[in-house]
Amino acid sequence: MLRHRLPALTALGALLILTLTRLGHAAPSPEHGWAMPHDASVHGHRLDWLLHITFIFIGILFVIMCGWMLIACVRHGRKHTAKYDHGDKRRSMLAPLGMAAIVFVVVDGNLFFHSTKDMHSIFWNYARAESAPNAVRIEVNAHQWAWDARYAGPDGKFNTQDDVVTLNDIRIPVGAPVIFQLGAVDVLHSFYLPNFRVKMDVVPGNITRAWLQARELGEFEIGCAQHCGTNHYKMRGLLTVLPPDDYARWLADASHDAAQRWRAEDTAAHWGWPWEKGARK
Ligand SMILES: [Cu+2]
Repeated sequence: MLRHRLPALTALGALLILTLTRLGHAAPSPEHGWAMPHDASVHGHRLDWLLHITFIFIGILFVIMCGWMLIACVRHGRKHTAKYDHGDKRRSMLAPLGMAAIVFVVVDGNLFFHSTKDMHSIFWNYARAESAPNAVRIEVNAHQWAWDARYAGPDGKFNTQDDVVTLNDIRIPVGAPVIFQLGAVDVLHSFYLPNFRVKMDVVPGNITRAWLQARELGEFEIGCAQHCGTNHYKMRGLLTVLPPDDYARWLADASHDAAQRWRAEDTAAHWGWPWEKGARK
C-alpha cells in the first residue's frame, strides 16, 4: 500500500525541504541569522510587524495545505475508481472562489491597509519630519561608486562656503528626524539603510527623498541597492548616530574647517542644490 503513496509523499517531502531551504536563503543579513537586520529606527517596527504578520498568515496557509495533501495521500492511496465532476456546479465554483477571497482579503487586505496608513502618516509624511525644530537636512550626491553628503552649515543654505561635505560618512543626532534629498550624477543608485528600513532610488536628473529617526547610538552600514556598474559592491558608507551634543560639536568644527578650505575654482565640489520644499517624494 505504501508503494502507491510513495510518489506523493516524496513530492510533499521535496516541497517541504525546498520551502525551508528558501527560507534560509531569504536571510537579508548574516548579523542575526535568518531574521531581519537589527532595527535602530523609531518607526521601523511598523514595517517589521507587517512582514512578520504576513509571514505568519502564509505560514498557517502552508501548514493547512501540507496537512490537506498528507491526508489525501494517506486516505486515498489505494487503487480505486476515480470520482470526478466537471466543476460546473454552483458549489464547485463557489468553494474555491470563497477560499481565494478569504486569503486575498486577510493577507493582501491587511498589507494594503497598513502599508497605505503607515506610508501616509509616517514614511511619506515629510511635512511632519521637516516641521520638527531639531530636524536635520542632508543632501546626498550618489555617483560611481561613492556617496557624497552635504550639510548646510550655520547659514542654513546649501552650496555655500560653510557647507560640510563628507565622503561615505554621514553623521546624525539620535532622536531627531533626518531628511535626505538624493541626487545622482551618472546612473541609477539606491540609498539603502537596512538598519533603518530605508531604501530609496537615486535617479539622475531628479531629486528623491527619504527620512528616518534613529533611536539608538552606533555605526550602521549604508549600501547601494541598485546594480550601478563594475564597482557597485564597493559603494558602501557608514552612518554614525551620535548624541545631539557630540553631533553639534562635530558639525560646528567641520563647518569651520570647510569654510577655510573652500576654493571657488574647485567647481566639482560645488554640487549642492537649494533645499526643495514641495510634494516630490
Ligand atoms: Cu550605486
